[in-house]
Amino acid sequence: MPAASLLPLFGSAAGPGALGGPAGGGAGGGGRKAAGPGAFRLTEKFVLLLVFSAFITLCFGAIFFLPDSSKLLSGVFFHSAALQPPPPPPGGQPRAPPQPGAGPAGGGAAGAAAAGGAGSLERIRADHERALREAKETLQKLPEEIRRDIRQDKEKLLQDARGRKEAASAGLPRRPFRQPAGAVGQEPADPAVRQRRDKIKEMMKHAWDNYKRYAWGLNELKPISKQGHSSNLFGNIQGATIVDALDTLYIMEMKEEFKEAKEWVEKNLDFNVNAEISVFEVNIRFVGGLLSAYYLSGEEVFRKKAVELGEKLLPAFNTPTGIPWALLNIKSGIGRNWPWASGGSSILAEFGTLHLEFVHLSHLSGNPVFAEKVMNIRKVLNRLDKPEGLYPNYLNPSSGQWGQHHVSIGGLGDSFYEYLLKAWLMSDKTDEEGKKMYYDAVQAMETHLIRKSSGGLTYIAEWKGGLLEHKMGHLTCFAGGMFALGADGAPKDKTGHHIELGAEMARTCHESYDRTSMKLGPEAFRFDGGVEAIATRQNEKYYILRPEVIETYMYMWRLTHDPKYRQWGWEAVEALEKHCRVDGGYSGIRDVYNNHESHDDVQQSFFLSETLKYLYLLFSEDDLLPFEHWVFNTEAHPLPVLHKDDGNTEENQK
Ligand code: DMJ
Repeated sequence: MPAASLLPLFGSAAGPGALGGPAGGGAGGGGRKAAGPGAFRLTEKFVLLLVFSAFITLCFGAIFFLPDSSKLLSGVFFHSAALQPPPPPPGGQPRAPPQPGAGPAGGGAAGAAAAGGAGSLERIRADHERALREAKETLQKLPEEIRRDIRQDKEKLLQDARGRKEAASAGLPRRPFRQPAGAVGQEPADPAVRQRRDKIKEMMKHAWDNYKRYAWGLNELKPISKQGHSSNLFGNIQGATIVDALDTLYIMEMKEEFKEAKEWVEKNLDFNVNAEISVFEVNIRFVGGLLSAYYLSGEEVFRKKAVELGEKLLPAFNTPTGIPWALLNIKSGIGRNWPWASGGSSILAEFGTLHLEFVHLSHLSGNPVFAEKVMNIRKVLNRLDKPEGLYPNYLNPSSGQWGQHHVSIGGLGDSFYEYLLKAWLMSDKTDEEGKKMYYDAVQAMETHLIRKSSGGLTYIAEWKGGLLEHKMGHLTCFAGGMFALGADGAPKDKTGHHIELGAEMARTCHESYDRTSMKLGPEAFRFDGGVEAIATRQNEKYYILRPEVIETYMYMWRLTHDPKYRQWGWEAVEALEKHCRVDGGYSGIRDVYNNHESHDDVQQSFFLSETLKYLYLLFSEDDLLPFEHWVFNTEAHPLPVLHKDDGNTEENQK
């Protein structure tokens, strides 16, 4: 707000008369008069007037900005930042270096004075005259009119801020939208399958409607207590369920719901918050969700929001090695790692699960910086020795050395391997480096981690400094789908073997469900102490609506068309309906071996983005999101393959 509009508040002290006279005539208003003793000459009066008006301006400025002094300080005293080279524009074009002697952008009074021209003096004089004129006018106003002016000025400031935001996003290159093949599919030909698919859509509606009724705009729903649930993974970014569910709503053709979700994103999704977030979670759910929503619907708002958020995540890479921090304050840009992580390390599954989204951010923004950041992660990893060819879960971002030698294809490691394979597939099989890293890693897993129980169940153990822990997490069950998806490109003679590996994992994970009372899988199950595929510790018996087992059924179904995968998926639907569905949505379960449900009262956002989506795809025809055109990020958000013949060269896919 211009300080001038606040001048009347001091009106009685200064008095209109005090500011009248010569100033009213302006600097050029009259010739010099001889000054008598005690009287001022015209120029002296003018100088006094200048000093006085500057003082008043300063006073009002201070009073007006006092409640928000931090902004005043950074905006006024720290404005030298404007002399620093500005950050690169979103389009990634290098900026011209500042010209010697050029003042701050905008040509303000100070800059003009520094330039030292006579014209500048004129401008200063004119500015002050205008300020005085405005002051006099304001003094004539009624208090109500003054308040209205203040309101209008505030509104204008807000509008300007909105305009600047729009302008920033308008910096994105224009991009004609072409919907990738398979964004919509045909109805299943078989009526029984159609009926099952309709049932899954009804489940989505139940989950969505209750979220909308009780937790709209918040991150997740508490379906028993019927209120919002916030997880600290997203800081105070809001709307995780909305963004995570967008593409599921789209492919299920829930048009009204998609529209309301889009409107919420347009009006409310705000990343200008003082929030410490998990870089991984925000990337897979928010960036991934927005990217998919854009590629499916072509709505520009999703592209803009995805790129805006991607830019907010970039400071996470400001570490000596470029391996990003796990946690980032998106306002201050300060990052750190989880306090529990070995030796201050970053986590493999977190920094290794940015690749797909960041390649697409570069593709959609024209700014190579995103892809450069994730390609650098590969470079760091490829320089390191790997124990037995395995990737430990912990890597220190400062020293670039591994932390504790703990290897897992489940939690802390899982989606790193998934993204190596999918990076290769998403690049239309041009990313040879990703391909090699993936198949080498699978080879090391086979040698050191994959084992068969005495009862004939194949499982992936965890490796701790050379010793095996014969335990498999629910999270690890995604690997069945991964092995099958990668079978096609496996080194010679291994295609059948990789499909078989996928099938064996699917069977083991199905057993982990089948051996519980509720037919829902535990968080972790063991192959030691006389048990197979059963959780033995109380704190491993919970099920939180996770998708990984159903995800593997979906891949196995698509790649083999063996009907047992649909059958197993349907068993899961029945169990979810029986034990997890409550009036207010769907809830996780504390102990799947118990006959009575103890609900954890959380409807996880990934239930809508992954579990229900994979179920829906399991009962859809293969033409919906076909694998030759789409890859799913680790939160089940579909991203299109960047086909070579669409002009995506290997170079611009990096
Ligand atoms: C999801 O957020 C993602 O699948 C992630 O990769 C692992 N965990 C959850 C679901 O279980």
